[in-house]
Amino acid sequence: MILRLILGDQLNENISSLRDVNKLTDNILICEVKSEATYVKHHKKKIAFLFSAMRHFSKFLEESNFKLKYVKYDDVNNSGSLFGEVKKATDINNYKKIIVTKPNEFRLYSEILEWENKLNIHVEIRDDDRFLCTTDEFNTWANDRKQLRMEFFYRNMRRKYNILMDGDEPIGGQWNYDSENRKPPKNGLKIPDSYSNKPDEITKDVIKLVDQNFKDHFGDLLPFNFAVTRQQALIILDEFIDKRLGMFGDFQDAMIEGEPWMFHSHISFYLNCGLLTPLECIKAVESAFYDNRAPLNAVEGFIRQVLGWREYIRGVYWYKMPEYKSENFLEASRKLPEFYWTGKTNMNCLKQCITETKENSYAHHIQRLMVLGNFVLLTGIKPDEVNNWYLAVYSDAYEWVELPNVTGMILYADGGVLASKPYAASGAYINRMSNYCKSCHYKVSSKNGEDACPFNYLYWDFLIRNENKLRNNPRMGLIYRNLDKMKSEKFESIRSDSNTFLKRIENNEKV
Ligand code: FAD
Ligand code: DLZ
Ligand code: SF4
Repeated sequence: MILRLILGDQLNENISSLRDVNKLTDNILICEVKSEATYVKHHKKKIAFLFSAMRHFSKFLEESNFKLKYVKYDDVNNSGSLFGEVKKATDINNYKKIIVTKPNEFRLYSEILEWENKLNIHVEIRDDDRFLCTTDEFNTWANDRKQLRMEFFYRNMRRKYNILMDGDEPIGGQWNYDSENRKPPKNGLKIPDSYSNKPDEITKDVIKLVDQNFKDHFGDLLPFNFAVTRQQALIILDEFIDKRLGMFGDFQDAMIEGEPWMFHSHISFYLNCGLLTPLECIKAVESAFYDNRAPLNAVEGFIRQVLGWREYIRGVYWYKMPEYKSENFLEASRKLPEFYWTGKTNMNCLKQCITETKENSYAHHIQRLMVLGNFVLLTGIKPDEVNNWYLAVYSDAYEWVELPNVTGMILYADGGVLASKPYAASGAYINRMSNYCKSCHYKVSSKNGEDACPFNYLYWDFLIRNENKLRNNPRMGLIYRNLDKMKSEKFESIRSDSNTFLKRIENNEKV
């Protein structure tokens, strides 16, 4: 008799912890617990999504004749922690062992490693083979090189899974069509409607529960449109391929006011909690190319994200943890401005991205990277505070994927493990890739003074403040030579405008 624990982001019948299950004797345990729902103050919608998906998955398991114990958040005897619930279960039954698939966060993994001693029962932790690169494989690859560049990792993965390959060569002759993924938005782009899903009774119960128990958490609970079953998530994948994939490549980096979903796939929520698997998404999109339903720049662009970036990010996480969590290469020390929780700012790009995050618990990649991320990089916000925000607000956020994206990609806090240079940009980039600047209080064309776009002076001030850490980066040479040529009065205006601005955010004044 074995106890098999399934975590909230392991909702798949093929999860390794269920392999070799004996449906007659083994017990499966799934629990909604306070410790997981509050270790950061997750967005209300994220908790509702996960609890509803967990309940629907449990229903599916019960209908498939598994023996299941499901602990609801408001059960009177809920101990509030995974350990508490596992202990309760082992106090009642005489289990031979506990099986769990390796958690995707170091925090919980370290905790579970201690259970064997605490409970005096063997705890078998199995690899999470939903991922396409094992941690051992990644570590071997990483140990062999000085720089961990995604591009080379990605090529290996393409070869390994024979995706978009023509023999040993990439289809189309090029590995990467990134340069064809950067079209600015144009007027009259027709964005397909996003998925909507009327909550059923299970989801309605969960919405009520979250409303009652997580009042002080960030974000809007309603409208609630997430898929909560595998069947619904598969519909989202199909709809992406039918309606969005064709334009995904061209407009991957584009942002339009009032269009949070653009041509993205919106599958990260489902991939990360187990309702979808990466390989089935990759294969479905690859087939769309062979069936002439989507162009190569879109298909390769999508596959690069899932087979390349997603696996690479996960590899970096386990390769670098636990030290990675305390990295702060640029010694950033400012607090996260209050407006990241309210959206109350005159900077229209930030206002739009924060408001959409609050409404949807989603923002697409370039909003996370080049608007929200760019601002916290340029203003020197502490990595801990930024990580906490990103982990809390997005429904696809778990530390394995959030931390490298924040600490490595947006903050350059790892000193260049993940990105070869900081993703810093002035207002010109945001203006080129969005229409946010048209209705902004600030002028993107203005470089200094009260009405100037703050990104414009903050960009240079960031380079000046961090010169001793960044000047020797070979990819920053040209930028620093431009800075060297800058006239002294311009230099002074940048410093003075930036100091004023930074003081204002420190004092939580409206900017
Ligand atoms: P699409 O644009 O349609 O891309 C397809 C898929 O590719 C995504 O679903 C995702 O699984 C994968 N992908 C794309 N980029 C990345 C990446 N950089 N890292 C890992 N996977 C990627 N993604 C998360 O899943 N969880 C997070 O907590 C998260 N935090 C992020 C924080 C920052 C600062 C940044 C810059 C990116 C973050 N990302 C995160 C990556 C990316 O922004 C999201 O995966 C994407 O926006 C999800 O929307 P989508 O499914 O519509 O993606
Ligand atoms: C994110 C989350 C939340 C909000 N709640 C639960 C929960 O109540 N029970 C559970 O098993 N898992 C939950 N999760 C997902 C876990 O936090 C996740 O499994 C770990 O962070 C490891 O990735
Ligand atoms: Fe953002 Fe500057 Fe454009 Fe305003 S002007 S939307 S602050 S980039």
